[in-house]
Amino acid sequence: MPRLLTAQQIEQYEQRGYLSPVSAFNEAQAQHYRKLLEDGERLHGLAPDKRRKMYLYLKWADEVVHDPRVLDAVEDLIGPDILLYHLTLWIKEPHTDAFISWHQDSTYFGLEPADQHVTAWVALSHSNHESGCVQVLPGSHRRGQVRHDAVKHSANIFPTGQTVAVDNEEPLDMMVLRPGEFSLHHTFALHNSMPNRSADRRIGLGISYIPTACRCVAKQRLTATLVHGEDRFGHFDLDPRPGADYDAKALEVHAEAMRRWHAARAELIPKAHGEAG
Ligand SMILES: O=C(O)CCC(=O)C(=O)O
Repeated sequence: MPRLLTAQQIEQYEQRGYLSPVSAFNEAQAQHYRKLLEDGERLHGLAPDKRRKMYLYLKWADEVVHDPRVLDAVEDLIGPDILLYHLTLWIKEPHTDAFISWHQDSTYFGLEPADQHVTAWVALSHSNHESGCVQVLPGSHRRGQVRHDAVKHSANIFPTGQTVAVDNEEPLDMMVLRPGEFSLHHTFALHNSMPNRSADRRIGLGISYIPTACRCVAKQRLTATLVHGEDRFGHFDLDPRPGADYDAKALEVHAEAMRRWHAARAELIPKAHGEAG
């Protein structure tokens, strides 16, 4: 018996490789999280590394990655023993050219089995056609891993431009979300996003969940957070949860997790591509 998703939604994820929208929390709660994010940003800045794995040093982000509705939906797709592998905060500023090229999340994650990874993208602002929501090619997850080329473009949020060539005529679907809603996409689903032409920031958290049975093939041992169930495999060192925002211990934990993340990425990403999500 699924915990949150209907049988049709699960079938859609299996057939099309994504699901959207699903409701996590209400708009007021999303605004509350956004305020905490932006207050912290004003005080401490938001360096590139601080936009990743932020649940390790921010209690509000820890709350989002443990949101029961998000975890129930993820459990319906990958089972009850769930690790949080990674998180990237995706901000596109108003009226800017920044975009994200077509890609598959699996590409440099080094996971085995790769296809068990699912990304929950949680919106903290309106994510739609105007603000440059995530777009997906329905059914593209069935292609398995495809080749990515390094296509440099100054406005690509991926600095070295990991890109899959996609025919402009291919039908795509837009994952339109209100603040507090989330989408789910399969690790092989081809997706991108266009520039934000709206007057507001487009803010979302891309949260990568895997079953505890998954491992990373990099020699560098990584950390991950057990967010639900039991870890009977021990493929990762388990992260502690933050005691308080920006506290010294939490920042240390975050810095060490990121150090290992970069070391693993250096093994996994071909030199031509460099660091991405
Ligand atoms: O936020 C975006 O526009 C892209 C996000 C993305 O590529 C992802 O979450 O996997």
